[in-house]
Amino acid sequence: MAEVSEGDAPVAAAAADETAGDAAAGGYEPLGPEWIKGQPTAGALDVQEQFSPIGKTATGLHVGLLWIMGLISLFVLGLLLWVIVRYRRGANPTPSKTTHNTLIEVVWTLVPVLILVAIAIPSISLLSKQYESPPEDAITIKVTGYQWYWGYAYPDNGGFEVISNMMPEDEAKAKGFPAQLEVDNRMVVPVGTPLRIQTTAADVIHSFAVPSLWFKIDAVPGRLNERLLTIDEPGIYYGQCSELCGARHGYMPIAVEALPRDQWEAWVRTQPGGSVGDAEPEAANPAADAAATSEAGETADAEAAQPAAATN
Ligand SMILES: [Cu+2]
Repeated sequence: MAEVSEGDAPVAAAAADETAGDAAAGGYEPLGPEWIKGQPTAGALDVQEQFSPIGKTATGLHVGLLWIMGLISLFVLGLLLWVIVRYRRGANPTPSKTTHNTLIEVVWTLVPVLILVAIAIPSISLLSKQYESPPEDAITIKVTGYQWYWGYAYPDNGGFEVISNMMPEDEAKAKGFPAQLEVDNRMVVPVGTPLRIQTTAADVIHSFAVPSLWFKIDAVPGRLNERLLTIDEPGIYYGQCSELCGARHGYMPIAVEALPRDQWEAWVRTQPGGSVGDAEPEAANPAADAAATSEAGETADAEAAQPAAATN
């Protein structure tokens, strides 16, 4: 988990974190524009490059289906052209009176059935994978849609909430980020770790969607939706609210920043009340633990996260 295979910025920042020790505000640097991985590109035709396991599976199926559809279309087009040319009146003045051919009828029934079955197997398995529940030790992030910004709460890590607004256009351009996609405070998450993303809304229906992570789930007032998300690589992934939610619907972008686990923990410690469990403040103070978890409502997950966190 949390391996960095490319670039050296997270490694450098992680090293800085270690030297900074337990300093509450040390060790975290927001990723720069060189880390942008998921964003739309001008003139692109296909889905965005995928950075989650489910996204890679889904893109594979999508490309496979395109090939199957393309080949079938070409085959049918070829048959049509052949019939038009070979059996036109000029070339074939006395048409055949054949009405049945058992062999060909069996073939043109069986072959399409086999093709559909072959498509159904990966298709249904992808469908069920998209509804897979997060494992018990997943890190919970509660996403709340507001008119018109996002809130990201971390109930397993002290219950703080990050309020995320679109970065003003000139500031984003000056810093090298895409205008109207960059935000002031990103949703920072650990890479390679199962995340339990829960969505809800405070006012009207919003939708939390990040195309390059194959992730989209509605945020509905009074309801809590949940989906598993795992991100493969550190980087910045952009998305947008995808349910028309009012005047500034187009101006509530989503920026997900995935970091190696130790850097993510350093970020958590910079947040008000943020904890990752390795310092055992909760075990040392059961009253605070009870207060924190009753607020968060995720006791089991906070406990489950501790053994993993204690290894560093
Ligand atoms: Cu919205």
